[in-house]
Amino acid sequence: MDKCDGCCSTHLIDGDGNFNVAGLDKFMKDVKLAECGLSYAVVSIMGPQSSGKSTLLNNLFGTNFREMDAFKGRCQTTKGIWLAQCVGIEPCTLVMDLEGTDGRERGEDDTAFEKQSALFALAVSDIVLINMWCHDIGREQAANKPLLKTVFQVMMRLFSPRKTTLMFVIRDKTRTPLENLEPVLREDIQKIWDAVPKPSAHQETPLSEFFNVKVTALSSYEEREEQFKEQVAILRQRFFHSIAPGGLAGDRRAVVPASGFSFSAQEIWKIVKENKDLDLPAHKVMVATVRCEEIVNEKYSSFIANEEWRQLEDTVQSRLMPSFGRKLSSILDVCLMEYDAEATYFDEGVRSSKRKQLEEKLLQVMLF
Ligand SMILES: Nc1nc2c(ncn2[C@@H]2O[C@H](COP(=O)(O)OP(=O)(O)O)[C@@H](O)[C@H]2O)c(=O)[nH]1
Ligand SMILES: [Mg+2]
Repeated sequence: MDKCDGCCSTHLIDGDGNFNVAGLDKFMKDVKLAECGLSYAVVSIMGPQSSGKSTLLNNLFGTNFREMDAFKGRCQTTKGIWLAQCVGIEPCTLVMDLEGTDGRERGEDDTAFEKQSALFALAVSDIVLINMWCHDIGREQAANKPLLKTVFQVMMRLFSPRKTTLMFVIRDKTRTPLENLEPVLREDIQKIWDAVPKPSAHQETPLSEFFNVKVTALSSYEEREEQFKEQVAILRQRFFHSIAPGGLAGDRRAVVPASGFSFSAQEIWKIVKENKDLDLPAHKVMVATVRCEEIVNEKYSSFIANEEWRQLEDTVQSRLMPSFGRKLSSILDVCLMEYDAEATYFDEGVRSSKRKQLEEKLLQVMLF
């Protein structure tokens, strides 16, 4: 865990594909993620190696992702996937920096890792930034075309689309106004979408069903730093309250409650690494089951340890107590209320069946 300048971050998945469970759990505590309920957003960035991704994130979100040293030449800086909390953005917004998608240092299993991290990012993120060079727009051999193809293919493997926002960030914008660039880019995107093989259920599904496409452009950080910073400050505004209706991620679906984020991300990475397809609705139910069970166990143990209940149990053993029933039901209510508060955002069916289990377990110790 790196903690610098008020920004929490962790190396979530290393270059060998190991998931950093301890790091994520500590990160969750540091940013108090579990308390967020559904009020949090996840952003990630993809794009060619050394295209200024980390530089953009750091300027946009006040993070500390490692950037390539401009004076040392091009070398891969971000092995695997890094996770950080955006500084000063409400509600809590997490951002993932992905290893470059044409990493020359990876060699053979390049595309495997690339596809896996893309699938992971798509499954976990509400907003995906696609970083691209301005001069690649309309080019047949553009660097980001294979990436986009991967993103679209991979999205087909999520059983139910999340309606992710794909924000194309055009870097090193030239004099050509965005109004002229955007239609060309959108046409490119549409062509790639049309050419992607789709399962029969999605043959006719329009791109807009899966993705919310946005386009923005920035001046060169190297050549026009001041302009770049002004534009980034404006872009940053769009990440405030991104999950509110009409916000950047306003249409997102299938959000995992924040307290289940760590477990959910681990499971998703496991499935992705085994190259299996991801059934997001089933995944949500599974996460809810595990988390609600954990909450049941926590509440049950703290009930057993509860002083008030212990005293009550002792008293009732020795003599008859007229208010016993009332006291009992009030302790029970408190315990169930605490359960409700923590389980509130999880799948309703799971939540209420686990609640029943908790109630039964409690009544059993109380009455016998
Ligand atoms: N031309 C240009 N270079 C940039 C820009 N932003 C960053 N760079 C440089 O590109 C190199 C790679 O930056 P980095 O953020 O580490 O790229 P990443 O590999 O995509 O994360 C560094 O030398 C940066 O100074 C930009 O907007 N335009
Ligand atoms: Mg980087």
